[in-house]
Amino acid sequence: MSKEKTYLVTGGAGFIGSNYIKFLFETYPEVKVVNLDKLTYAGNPENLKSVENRSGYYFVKGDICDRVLVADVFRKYSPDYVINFAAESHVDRSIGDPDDFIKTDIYGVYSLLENCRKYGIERFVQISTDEVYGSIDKGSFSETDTFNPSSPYAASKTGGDRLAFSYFVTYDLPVVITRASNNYGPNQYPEKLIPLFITNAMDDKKLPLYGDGKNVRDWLYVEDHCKGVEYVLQNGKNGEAYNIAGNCEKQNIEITKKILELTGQSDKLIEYVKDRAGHDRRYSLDDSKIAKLGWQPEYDFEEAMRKTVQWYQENEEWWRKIKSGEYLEYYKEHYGQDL
Ligand code: NAD
Ligand code: TDX
Repeated sequence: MSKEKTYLVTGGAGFIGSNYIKFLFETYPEVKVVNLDKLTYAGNPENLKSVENRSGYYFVKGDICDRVLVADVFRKYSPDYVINFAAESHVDRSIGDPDDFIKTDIYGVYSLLENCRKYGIERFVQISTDEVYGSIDKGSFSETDTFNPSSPYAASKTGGDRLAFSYFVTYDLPVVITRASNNYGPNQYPEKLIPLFITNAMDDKKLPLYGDGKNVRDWLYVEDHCKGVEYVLQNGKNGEAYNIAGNCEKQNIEITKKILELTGQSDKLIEYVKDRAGHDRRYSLDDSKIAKLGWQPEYDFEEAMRKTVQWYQENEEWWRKIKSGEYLEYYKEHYGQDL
C-alpha cells in the first residue's frame, strides 16, 4: 500500500534517519523519499551512499526551522507522510550549549507542523524519546505518565512532543508520536556511548565511564526502531504516543564490558570520570501499548551487539574521517562552507 507514497524524512542523514531511509527502500522499492537535512556535524551524506543515486530518492539540504524553505519542499514534493527525525540529539552537547536544541527540537517542529497544516498530509510522525519522562528507580513509564525531563535536550524534545500533540488537538492534524529507548547500530556518530567506546577500544584508548558506571539504559537495535516507527506510522491512532522499547536494560558498565569482550580488550581501558550534570539514573519504558498494536523488537542483544561491533570494525574509514576531523574538510570542499 505504501509503495506509491512520498515520505518526507527530516534529519535523514543522521544515524536513525539514514537507517530508516534504507529500510524504506528495502521494504518498498517504489517509494519516494525526500530527505530534508541541514547537515549539521551529525548529518553525513556517506550514510546514504547506497541509495543516493537510485530513483525515488531526493535530497534537500536545509534547516527545518526555515519555514519558507520547508514550504518550498512541500510545494515541490507534496509529501504524504512527514517523519521528523531532525534534532540536536546529544545530551552532553545540550549541557554545554542548549541554543541549537531549543531552535531545532522546538521551533523546527513548529515550522514543520505549520507547513503540514497549510499543505495537508496523511500522517506526521514526531520522533520523540524516552528522555521526556526522566529517570525512574523502579518500574517503567507508560505513555500517560508525567513528563520530567532533566537536560536541555530532553526538555526541548518534550516541547516538540507536546507541540505535535497540540496540533492534533487544536487543528485535527493527523499526528502520532513515538518515544524510543537508546538506539545502537551502524552509522551512529561516535560521540554516543556505544560507538565511542567501540572505536576507542579499537584504538587502545580509554573508555570514559561517567560516575559509578551504574546508570541504566534500555537498548534498542536501530533496525528494530525503524520497523517500529513504520509500524506506528501505518497502524497507530491519531493523537496517540507509543513507547518503542528494546526490553534490554543494562548498566553502562555491562555495556562497557561487553564492548571490551567483543573487541578483545582488557578492563584496564576503563576510566571512571566526573559524572554528567543532571545524569538520569535509569530509563525504562512500558511497551505494552505498541505490543497490543502488534509490534515487538526482534533482535537479541548479543547478536545485535556483535553486528554493531563488526560494522565499526569493517567501516573504519567512516568513523576515522569523523574522529580525525577529516570529514570537516570534506564538508567544506563539497558545500563551500565550514560546518
Ligand atoms: P543524529 O544526531 O545522528 O542525527 C540528527 C540529524 O538531524 C542529522 O542528520 C542532522 O544534520 C539533522 N538536523 C539537525 N538539525 C537540523 C535542522 N535544524 N534541520 C534539518 N536537519 C537537522 O540523531 P539520531 O540519533 O539519529 O536521532 C534521530 C531522532 O531520534 C532525534 O529526534 C532523536 O531525538 C530521536 N531519538 C534518538 C535516540 C537515540 O538513541 N539516538 C533515541 C530516541 C529518540
Ligand atoms: O562517554 C560517555 N560515558 C558515559 O558513561 C558517554 C558519551 C556516555 N556515558 C553514559 C551516559 C548515559 O548514562 O552512557 C549512557 C548513554 O549515553 P549517551 O550515549 O550519551 O545516550 P543518552 O544520554 O542516554 O541519550 C540517548 O538516548 C536517548 C540519545 O543520545 C538521545 O538522543 C536519545 O533521545
